[in-house]
Amino acid sequence: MTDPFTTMLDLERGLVEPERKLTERTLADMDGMYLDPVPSSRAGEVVYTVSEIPVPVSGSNLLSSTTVIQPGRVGDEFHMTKGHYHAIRDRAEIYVTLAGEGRLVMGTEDGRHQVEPMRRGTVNYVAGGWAHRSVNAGDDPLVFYAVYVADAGYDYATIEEEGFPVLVVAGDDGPRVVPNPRRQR
Ligand code: S6P
Ligand code: ZN
Repeated sequence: MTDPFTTMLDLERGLVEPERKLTERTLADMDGMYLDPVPSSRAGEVVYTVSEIPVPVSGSNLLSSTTVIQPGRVGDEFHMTKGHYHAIRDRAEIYVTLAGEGRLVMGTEDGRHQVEPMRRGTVNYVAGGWAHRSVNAGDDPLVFYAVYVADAGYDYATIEEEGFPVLVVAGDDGPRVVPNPRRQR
């Protein structure tokens, strides 16, 4: 059995207290996920950080984490997370956005997709079976808090190979959702 505990969450910056292990993803970690290659001069740039509040991994506990995606682009594509399916496919998840402006891109293995808004106060429900990637489409950090079944796990490989059906790119009138040319078969 797990004992109850409390964490303080900085709603502007997504920092948790007590501090937890911080995972940093740089543009080098994202190479191959954007249409354009990542310029070597930008390889060390941190795109996002994830801070997870640990609990024992089981189907009856809830893991949660904050993610902070820095603003920026590679080519026309906005900074984003790698994106994943849950290793246990049916595990659902909730995203609560705390700051910034973004899009939550989701896709299924049979090729369906859905894009939902992310901004302060949105509560996105990521249903089981949907891969998910968050995209910072604004000029400030995108900060969100995620809660998910603790044994969900990660399957990154499928997205690394195939990508999502759509991309979020900068257009003349703001962010646009366009088909991913790599997924046109
Ligand atoms: C975990 C949840 C988030 C992401 C985080 C980073 O199920 O969806 O905590 O892990 O936003 O994204 P990614 O795709 O690099 O794991
Ligand atoms: Zn997830």
